[in-house]
Amino acid sequence: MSNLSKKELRNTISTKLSQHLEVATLDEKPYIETLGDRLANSGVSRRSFMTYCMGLSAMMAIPISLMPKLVEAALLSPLTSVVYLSFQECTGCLESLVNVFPNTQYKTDSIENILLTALSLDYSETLMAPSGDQAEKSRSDAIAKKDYILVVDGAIPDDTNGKGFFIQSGKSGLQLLKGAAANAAAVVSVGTCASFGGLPAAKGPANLTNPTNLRGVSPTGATSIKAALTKFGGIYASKPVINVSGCPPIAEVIAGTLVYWILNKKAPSLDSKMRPTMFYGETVHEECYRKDFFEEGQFVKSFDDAGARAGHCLLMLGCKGPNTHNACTTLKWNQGTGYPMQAGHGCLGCSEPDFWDKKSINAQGQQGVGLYNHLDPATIHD
Ligand code: FSX
Repeated sequence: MSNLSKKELRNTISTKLSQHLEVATLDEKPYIETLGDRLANSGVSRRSFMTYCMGLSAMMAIPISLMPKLVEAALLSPLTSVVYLSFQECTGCLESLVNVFPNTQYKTDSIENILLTALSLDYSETLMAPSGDQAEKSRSDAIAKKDYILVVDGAIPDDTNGKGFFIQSGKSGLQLLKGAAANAAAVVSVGTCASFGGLPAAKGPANLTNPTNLRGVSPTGATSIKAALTKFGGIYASKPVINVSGCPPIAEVIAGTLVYWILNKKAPSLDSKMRPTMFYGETVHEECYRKDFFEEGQFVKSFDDAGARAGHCLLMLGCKGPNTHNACTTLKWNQGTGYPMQAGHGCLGCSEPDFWDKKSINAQGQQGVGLYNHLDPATIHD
């Protein structure tokens, strides 16, 4: 039996408890995973990551002497948090992006994949497992932590007077965007819908009978994400916005834009339409393998004619390559396999504003009336 008085005993117990709590508190200090940890766990050596980043330096217009410092800083940084919202869209953009994730049907294992895995995707209603209240909580928790990248795909419908074209958990698209944009370090508009309005903002060809009689008007009054943020004003109007256009964008272009942010913690150089010049600085025509035929004036006049079989220029079939800024002919599609002109179809111009409504040229050299004119039956033979 102890000789300690009750008071001494209480004090001893209390001291021991507080010591124990101190140790426990130290042990429970939250572990913050860094990009370096994640890459190491994925079997990527420091050296190969550095080599990869050195290779990117020219494309990203980063002086090669700066790259080691950027890489070191990135390796020690916590994972970049991403909140991903989707509005009026077809999910083609996310489908394009997930094609570079590891363990998909493509089983690619490039460092871009690992970097994408290294993002902390804290909210994406399409990809996340939780739903309902749990999902709503994930979003509000991520937003409360601040400094995440807000990735948005899809255009935003007009909800003036409660028109209600987009409602989720009782909130309109505009309300959801405002809530998620407030604390974001930057907004990345993925896809032509988010960048410029895209298909949901299309007005339709003026010479086509439209059964809904909405010809010339976007039924939902859809706008780009930048236009919506500008309308909010204040801190929203000055948020850094990066447009990654394309319907859908090339997976490596989406990934490359996010990688640039991870390395630099700022937006890359942008063109007049707020697209990264490293991917949208040139037209697809400039690197097209059919360009020599364009310069020699040799054009395909109809699908499957002798010119088509010889690989001549597709301009007269409505190809919009000379006016379309994108990386299709340099990075290519489907893990570098090819691009539309290699498959015999002209460029639709999907990375440019209003591409659904923009005119093209048909086989007769006449100005067309938008996308539909590419498929003028007069140019198709059995
Ligand atoms: Fe639009 Fe994307 Fe075209 Fe679809 O999210 S750019 S319709 S590929 O899906 O938004």
